Amino acid sequence: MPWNDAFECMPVEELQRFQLEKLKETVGWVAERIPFYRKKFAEMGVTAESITSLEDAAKLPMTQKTDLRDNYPFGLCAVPLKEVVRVHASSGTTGKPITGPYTAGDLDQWSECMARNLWAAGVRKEDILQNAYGYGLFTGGLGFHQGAAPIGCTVVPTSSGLTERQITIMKDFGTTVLCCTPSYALTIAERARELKVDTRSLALRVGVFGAEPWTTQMRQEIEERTGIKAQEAYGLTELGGPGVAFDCEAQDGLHINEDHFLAEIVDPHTLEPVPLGEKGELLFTALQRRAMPMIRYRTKDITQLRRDKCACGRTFIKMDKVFGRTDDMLIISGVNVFPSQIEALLLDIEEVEPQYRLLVRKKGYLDQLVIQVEGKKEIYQAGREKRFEVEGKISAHIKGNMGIGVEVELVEAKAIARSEGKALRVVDERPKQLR
Ligand code: DLL
Repeated sequence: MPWNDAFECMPVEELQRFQLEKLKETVGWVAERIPFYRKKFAEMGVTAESITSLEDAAKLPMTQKTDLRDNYPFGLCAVPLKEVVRVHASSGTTGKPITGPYTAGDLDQWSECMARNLWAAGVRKEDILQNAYGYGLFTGGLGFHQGAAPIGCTVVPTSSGLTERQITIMKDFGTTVLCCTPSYALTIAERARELKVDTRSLALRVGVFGAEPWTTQMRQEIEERTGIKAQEAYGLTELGGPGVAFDCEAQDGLHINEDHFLAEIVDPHTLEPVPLGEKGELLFTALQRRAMPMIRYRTKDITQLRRDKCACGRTFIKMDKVFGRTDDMLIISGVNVFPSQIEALLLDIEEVEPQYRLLVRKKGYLDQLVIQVEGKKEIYQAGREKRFEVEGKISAHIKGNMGIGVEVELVEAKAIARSEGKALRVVDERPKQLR
């Protein structure tokens, strides 16, 4: 049962007509108000009138993180600051954050998009929702907070961190829904076990996790460890935060809020559109945002789109779980490697915990991948020989599946820093000039 079936279950043709109308409106809106886009449109000879089909979106220029950085803080804002009622931000790669301004109307849309996400995860008025996404400039905290408001459930805004207190509150308040990153969900589950709190005996029944890549195997691991259903949220600051896409009870891909976001997949090298169903880089155009609508924003996230019939009745196109980011791709012995592939293979190994780190080092001229993974307590304590055997088993499993040689270091429990937000999975130890 959707939150807003008029849109979420709209026949595809009608939905696409709506998207086209909003696309033209947005192109006109930014052309009139943002010099950056006006100049680009003029250079490429496009106007709102020249867009006559959704395929024509391919004629429009793309926007990327560097454009936001070059126009920091509000150069890409289409409205005067007096119309802006809130600004969120995410850390950029150069020290200056990426800004996300909202008009009052943008905030209303965001609440609705997030309400759809939570509703699809099964959140209802009777629920007690513990929101352990960070509150502040990060869009996770307030995004989920606002999405819960239209549903009317009880929000407990714990923010991230103070893990023991999260568990106490979960127990004492009878939390039924936990919202946080998947890696923080694991951290909470682990701490609960240490405190002898069985999360299965609590009222907790569903989690809405996102903000970082996680594999289907990791979802299963979390569901098994906690006894809850792990649902997903996807989004990014540049498009207003979470609420861009979400999964339903079918847990079979993420429905994109298509009345608000036009999704495309392009080949990350040629930047040409790829046929539906092929993997590539995901682009989004915001169709209704007014403070800072993005045109064909390059997310760097790799996935594929599917428009198959979903058991839930929603007609919104689906994106598969994010496979990785173009900027996280490692090239080991000439093979493209995504951390998610390693994660999935590590989770096949029963002797290890789902806590790992990938170190990229230089060995001579070659890149070398070192996988540090925590051994289960009894395995680690069984001595060097056992550790050696498990390390060999893991490297053979990876070699057999991916064809690359890696070094595996089984480390002891808790050797890998626990995440309270987005986990740091890859540490690049190569000298800067050799990356
Ligand atoms: O992470 C917004 C968010 C908050 C999403 C809470 C979901 C829940 P940023 O900090 O700007 O925004 O990071 C955006 O995080 O381009 C993806 O690479 C990654 N990401 C977000 N959600 C998912 C997900 C928020 N479900 C970047 N799966 C995006 C994989 C995700 N990656």
